[in-house]
Amino acid sequence: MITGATSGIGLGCARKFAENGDKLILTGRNKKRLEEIRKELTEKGTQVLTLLFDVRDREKATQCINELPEEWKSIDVLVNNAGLALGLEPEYEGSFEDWETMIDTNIKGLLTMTRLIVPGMIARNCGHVINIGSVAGDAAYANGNVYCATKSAVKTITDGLRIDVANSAVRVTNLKPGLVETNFSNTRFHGDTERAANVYKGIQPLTGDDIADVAVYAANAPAHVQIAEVLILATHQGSGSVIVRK
Ligand code: NDP
Ligand code: 8X3
Repeated sequence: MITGATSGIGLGCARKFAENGDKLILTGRNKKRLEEIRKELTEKGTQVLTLLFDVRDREKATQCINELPEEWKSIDVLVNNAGLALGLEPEYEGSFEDWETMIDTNIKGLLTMTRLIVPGMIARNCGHVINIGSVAGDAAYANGNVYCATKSAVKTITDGLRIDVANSAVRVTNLKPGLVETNFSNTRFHGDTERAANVYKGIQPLTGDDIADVAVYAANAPAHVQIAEVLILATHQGSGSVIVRK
């Protein structure tokens, strides 16, 4: 199951797990994109079930999971990917609304999905949760404040889950990408495509597929190997705030 599978890293994961021969449950809130992706992957022989819900809508998410057809109920891998940044302003000038959306999506949405899916993994003593954190969760960068805090929370929540399931065969991974060229910056800058394009100027950024490769690797590691955390940066990115551009 991949949340936010309609774009960027989530879509990359959908394609790479499909190539790996897996059955996919793809979630998202863009009905048209979900259907296009389902068609693309189905034509290549992958079994795909799509679920339309916003991860902030706990009631709808719960209903979708409870109503999964019997043959789709045993989820082996949950990729908690749905997330976003909104705004890049000093903390004292940030938008309350943007903050709430990030917190509700990146933290509470991820927790909702974890709470709904992990009990089945524990019952079957089998499963893997792959959370998409960020280099932004390792240290704050200028004007990143609340977004960085949400990804820092993802790190702590992931570490907490890993501890809590250590008596089972369930594995827990935090993937922490750096600069990945997706729709992320368009969303962050509320549709200002020029400002978004500048984020990737003068550096070759990562792609959604690059992150998906690591997710597929972690999910297919031998059962006794738990890839706990991976920081994935573009070659000319030194940290969350150090980017060397040509
Ligand atoms: P994209 O904007 O390309 O993709 C984000 C996906 O999440 C979309 O499918 C989006 O759906 C979905 N989504 C957002 N909010 C919700 C919601 N409330 N309910 C359901 N789905 C939702 O960005 P990325 O692929 O880059 O982002 C994926 C994850 O990777 C995020 O958690 C992000 O924080 C993280 N990340 C991104 C990095 C980057 O540089 N791009 C680096 C490090 C981490 P919709 O199109 O409907 O909004
Ligand atoms: C996304 C990467 O550096 O823009 O989490 O915060 S960054």
